Amino acid sequence: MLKGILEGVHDPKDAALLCLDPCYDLAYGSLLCCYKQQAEITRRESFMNKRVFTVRFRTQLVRNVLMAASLWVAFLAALTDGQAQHIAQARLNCLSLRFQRATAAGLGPDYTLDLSSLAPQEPPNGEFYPLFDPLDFSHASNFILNDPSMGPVPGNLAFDVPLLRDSNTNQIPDFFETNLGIEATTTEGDYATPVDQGTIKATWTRLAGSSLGSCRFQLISRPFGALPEYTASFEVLEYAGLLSYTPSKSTVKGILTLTNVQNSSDAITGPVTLAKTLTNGVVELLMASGRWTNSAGQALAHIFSTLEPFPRNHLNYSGYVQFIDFDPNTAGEDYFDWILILNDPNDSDGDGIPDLSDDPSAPPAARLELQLEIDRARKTMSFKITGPLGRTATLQGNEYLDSTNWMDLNAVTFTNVSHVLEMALPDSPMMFYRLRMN
Ligand SMILES: [Ca+2]
Ligand SMILES: [Ca+2]
Ligand SMILES: [Ca+2]
Repeated sequence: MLKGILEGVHDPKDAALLCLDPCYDLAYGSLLCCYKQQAEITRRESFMNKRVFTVRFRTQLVRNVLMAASLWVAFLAALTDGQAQHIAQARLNCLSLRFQRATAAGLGPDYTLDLSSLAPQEPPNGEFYPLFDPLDFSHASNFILNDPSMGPVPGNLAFDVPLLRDSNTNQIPDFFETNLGIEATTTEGDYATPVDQGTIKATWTRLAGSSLGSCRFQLISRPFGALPEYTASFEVLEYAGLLSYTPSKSTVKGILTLTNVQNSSDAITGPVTLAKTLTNGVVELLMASGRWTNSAGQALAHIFSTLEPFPRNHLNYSGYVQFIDFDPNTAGEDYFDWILILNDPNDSDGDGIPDLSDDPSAPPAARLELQLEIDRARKTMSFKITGPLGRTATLQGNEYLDSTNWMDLNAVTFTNVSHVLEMALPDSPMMFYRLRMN
């Protein structure tokens, strides 16, 4: 938690103010103070005081929210018999798509095409699965083309899913995020059957908020030319929920509860074990293999590679999960590949590292503090800056509080907990100073 200290104002004509700056992310921190030479009221000062009051008011609001959050955490702790349960957000996205039966426009219901990742004798499961080969198309499947004049024609196909767009920069292709839509996008691929081979053009669309999209695709046979255009609905499989966990120095244990974002009766729950390892000074999480359960009570065994940690990006952790067989209702093993994303807003010691991978037994990092002292006899001012070891803070100044162009005055890397920066009093009648954590 950030802390501001106001002291060291020796001349009653001087006024100094120090408070939290709500414009900055609390995780990184910023403190604000003001030096004012004369307590003369001018129109500009009046404006400034209004702004400063607003800042102070918001600061109080932040404190109230933090206090309420602390009480809520205490309440949860009491409920859990002393075990300090933490809640992180969780999301599970399948890298396979589930295609429904495709039909050919204008040719009637007997002309169909089914995708399947299972053996040809099994009922098709609609899975369009990822290839993970940068030199190949992104997804592939087997298919059965049903043409009344020819009978069923088996084949295989591969074409790209539009994966490049990541508008929210969470490193998950927007295509798999059901809250984001997909504008019409055309991709290419190829196919082969026992009687011909050729290329494919596919056009994808999906509305934001829906897990169901549309894929129009056309097979262009090298010997026979363009075949009829098929249209199929495809489903993006996405689950969202919570990870309830107990922070630990070595191994974090928790319970994951997830629900299909489009079908609340489709849920998954199970235990999660995250082992912490230290790699190049950074704590990484390794998720153990285990077994979850779906709404029908069916076991979903999953494998986590012990060589693939869950990397952290600010508050997010993401990693691959591979199920032995995610859909027990189909005849064979399928829908293996998923991405699990954990978002942990808990940061008890305020060092920017969520409790999920932080060490709860480590001493808390030094809080960010800023003290201003003014020595009118020497015409100097000194800032005593306290902060977490290893972090860097930059002192910035500006005559106008609402400026977007603050001047860097000095930077401090906390080799010690506290540092003092001394400088001459400013020429201008009023200056604002702020401290930013880098
Ligand atoms: Ca994204
Ligand atoms: Ca299956
Ligand atoms: Ca932390």
